Amino acid sequence: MVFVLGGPGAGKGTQCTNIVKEFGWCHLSAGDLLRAERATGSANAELINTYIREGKIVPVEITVKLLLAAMEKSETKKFLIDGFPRSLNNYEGWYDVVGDDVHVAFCLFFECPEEELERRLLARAQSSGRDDDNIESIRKRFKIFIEETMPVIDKFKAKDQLKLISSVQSIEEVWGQTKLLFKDL
Ligand code: UP5
Ligand code: MG
Repeated sequence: MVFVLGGPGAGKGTQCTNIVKEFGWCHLSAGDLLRAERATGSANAELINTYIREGKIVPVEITVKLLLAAMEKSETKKFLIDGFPRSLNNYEGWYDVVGDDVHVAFCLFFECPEEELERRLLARAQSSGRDDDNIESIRKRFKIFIEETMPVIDKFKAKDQLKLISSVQSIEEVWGQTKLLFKDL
């Protein structure tokens, strides 16, 4: 399994799609799973809606449950977990439940400056239909990323499990570097 992290708009989803196409991994975006759960109108739908609009991190029990359910349905066990764990609390919540049952190869971090992320998200807002692609939500997402997610990245780095790729370059250039990490896995 590989965790894929990076700021909002860093290209996590874009590169995961490439990895699926070329190497047949199973891509699980925690954000996509939460948006799908919200759309079912389940008991948690309203809560998820509020958290996403505010860029806040949904309680870990909800996210881990969705991830595990999706993992069970998958035929391949090569998982790309995109956009999770986004906080130390997420990280602990994951290891409490999953422990060492699933081997983590590394955490892939797409690093990109905020000005570029903002440009991408505002451009995507024209067509994404995502209600957090507006400047107020985007700024909140940046703040939470720095405060909550960067410590997780530091943690993987300290464990020598971090692979960093600059994603300010073109999609093709980022892919050129990304695929090198997967070809022998
Ligand atoms: N694009 C991509 N790469 C490019 C490149 N190299 N050059 C130029 N353009 C590039 O890409 C974003 C846009 O940029 C696209 O238009 C793309 O074409 C272009 P994308 O691949 O979608 O980037 P990604 O990193 O996936 O951005 P995303 O917006 O999905 O990141 P977020 O981390 O903000 O969103 P996520 O869906 O993970 O989470 C949303 C919310 O859900 C969170 O804010 C939070 O409220 C909640 N959440 C939780 O609470 N818990 C979780 O565990 C996960 C999410
Ligand atoms: Mg995404």
